[in-house]
Amino acid sequence: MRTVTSMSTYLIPYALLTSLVCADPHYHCVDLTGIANLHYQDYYAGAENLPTGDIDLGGVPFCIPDGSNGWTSSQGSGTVFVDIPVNLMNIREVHTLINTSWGEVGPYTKLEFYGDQGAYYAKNLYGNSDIRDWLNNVYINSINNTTTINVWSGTAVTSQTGKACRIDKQMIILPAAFANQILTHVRLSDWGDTNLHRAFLSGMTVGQEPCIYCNLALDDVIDFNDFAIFAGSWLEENCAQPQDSCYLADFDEDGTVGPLDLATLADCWLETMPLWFELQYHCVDLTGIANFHYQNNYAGAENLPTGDVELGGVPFCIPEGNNGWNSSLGSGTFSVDIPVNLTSIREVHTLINTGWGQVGPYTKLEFYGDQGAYYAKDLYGNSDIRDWLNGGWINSINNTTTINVWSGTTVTSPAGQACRIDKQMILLPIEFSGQILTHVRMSDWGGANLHRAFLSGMTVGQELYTY
Ligand SMILES: [Ca+2]
Ligand SMILES: [Ca+2]
Ligand SMILES: [Ca+2]
Ligand SMILES: [Ca+2]
Repeated sequence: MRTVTSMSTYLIPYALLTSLVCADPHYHCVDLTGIANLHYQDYYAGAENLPTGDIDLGGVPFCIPDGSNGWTSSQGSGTVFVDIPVNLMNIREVHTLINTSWGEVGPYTKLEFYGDQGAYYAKNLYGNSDIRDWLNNVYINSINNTTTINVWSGTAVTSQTGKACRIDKQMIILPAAFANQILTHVRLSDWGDTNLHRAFLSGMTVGQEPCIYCNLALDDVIDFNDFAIFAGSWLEENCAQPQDSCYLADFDEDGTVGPLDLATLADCWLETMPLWFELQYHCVDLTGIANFHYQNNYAGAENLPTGDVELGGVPFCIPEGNNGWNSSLGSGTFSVDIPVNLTSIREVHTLINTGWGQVGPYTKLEFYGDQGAYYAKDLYGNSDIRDWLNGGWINSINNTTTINVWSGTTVTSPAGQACRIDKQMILLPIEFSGQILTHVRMSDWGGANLHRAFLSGMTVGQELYTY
């Protein structure tokens, strides 16, 4: 008779041979049936072909229930919101399926994320960048194709002049503060109106750090102690509920503990594991790429200290001499590659303002991992970045991911003004876990008397696990 143990020891080497790099997020589909108020397939022209059940959309698994399966904010006038329960720890990415009825550039729609120990993150969803409406006709029809991509199209219908409904997917990355906390719920709010803008949600999936869920014996490594617990649930069924004894070993959440779960455990074999997580900051040395000396370049800037300076709660290092990079180098696109060469970078903090300035975007940051990880972020004027002096051009920031961290001395020319430095926080996707962030590319395609961004500091936050 073949015992559970011999079956398992036979499968482990095979799974190890076929295992991949352990960098894939562990996805959990969020069940929307408790908050659903519409049935997507009946609601939109040409939507009846949207499958139910488990479905891959844009490389992320979603679950589409039968019956009511989405939530629309189109419920009269005023602000409408819904709280979507999640209750999972160490969530790093949230993937949502959101489009609008009607639609404005806005923002008229917001997502808020709540940790059980006070972690909080908010993201406004801008029309024509983060979200757009459900049909390619009037209203808003563009997405940024980076954090928001199209993942599904319905059947073209004659009542909409041959057009079809569509579903777009947003990826929202959460700050490191959520690593040690339970994401209790996500709040979706909308303050548009009928014939103006109303967002609807048709799916949500959250991505957890790789391998953490495999640490069944809670210590600093995935090893035989975890395997022993896993083997105790081998081939068990009815594992779907948290009270089921085999629930934690059912890594792929298909209700049984089988070979796919074992392959997942093998993928994580001998990975060292966090019991506690914190960020370790590293200041990036800009002297190799610097082309200006901030203190000499801007009115009232001479008081900016050099050396180690804390700005907005993040340590920066300001070198003597040339200490920043300015893209105002003539006409056309200018880029600089800023070497980083550190592994498992989770947050990147930049000090960027502009000379002149447009809503844009005219400035972009790109992030490169040594094993193919890539992330791009457009910097929008009046949200992510603004110019260096209050007065003309662009003077607003979102005060969430971008905050003001320093002001210079008030000067008489321009009268009563002082230069300023703002800090951006850019969060990197799970894919960067375990990869080396080789460099960050900053590009600007503005021009003189239009928009030119300059960088005066960069610090990266690295995943640091303690036991
Ligand atoms: Ca449209
Ligand atoms: Ca363990
Ligand atoms: Ca399973
Ligand atoms: Ca200004």
